[in-house]
Amino acid sequence: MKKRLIFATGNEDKMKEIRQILGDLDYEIVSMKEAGVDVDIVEDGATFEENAIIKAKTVMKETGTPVLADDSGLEIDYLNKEPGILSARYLGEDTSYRIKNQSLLDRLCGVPASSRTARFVCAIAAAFPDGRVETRVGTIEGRIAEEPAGENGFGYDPIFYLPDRKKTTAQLSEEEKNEISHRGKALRLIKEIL
Ligand code: ITT
Repeated sequence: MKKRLIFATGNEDKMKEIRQILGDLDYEIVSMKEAGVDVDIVEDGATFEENAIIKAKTVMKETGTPVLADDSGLEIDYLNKEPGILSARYLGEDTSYRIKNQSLLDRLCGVPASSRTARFVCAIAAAFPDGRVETRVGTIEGRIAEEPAGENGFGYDPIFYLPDRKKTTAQLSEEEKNEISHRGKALRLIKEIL
C-alpha cells in the first residue's frame, strides 16, 4: 500500500497542478479536505518559505503524517514586489480575480514593457513527523501584460505574460504551465527528498 502524504492547501486550482506534477510519486497525495483536516492556519510569516513551513507544520502536528504545503504569489517589481506574500489577500480574499487583475493593470497604466517585470514565486515545505522540515523554491520570470488574456490556470495567470512564448500563463495548456512554472520547479525539487 502506498504511503500517505497530505498536501496542506485549500486551493483546488493549486491542488490540480500538484496532482499532475506529483502523480508519479510513491505516495498517495491527499488534500486537507480529503484527509478531513480542518485547522486554522495563521499565515503570519514574512516570506513565502516561512508561510509554507507554517502551513506544513500546523497540519503535520494535527495529523502525525508527512505534509507538504505551498505558499506562492506574484511579485511585481514596479510595485515594490506587491502583492507578494499577500497575493491571495490582495483587495480581500473574496474579491474576484477579474477585479484584482484589473486593479494591478490600472496601477501599471502607462508603464513601459521594460519596467513591467514580474515573477511568480512558489515555496514548497515538507514537514515530517520526526521534526525534519525541508523547503524548496521555484520562480518563473515574466511581465505584466497590457490586458488580460487566456482562460486556463487561475489567479493572476491572465495578466502574467511570457515574452518568449508571446502568451500569458493562462494561454498555456496545463502540461506547458507545469513544465515551466514556479510550482512545477519547486515541486520537482522537493520530489528529490521524498
Ligand atoms: P492555500 O494557502 O490554502 O494553499 P491560497 O490560495 O490562500 O491557498 P497562497 O496564500 O499561497 O494560497 O496564495 C497564493 C496566491 O498567489 C493564489 O491565491 C494566487 O492568487 C496567486 N498564485 C499563486 N500561484 C499562482 C499561479 O500559478 N497562477 C496564478 N496565480 C497564482
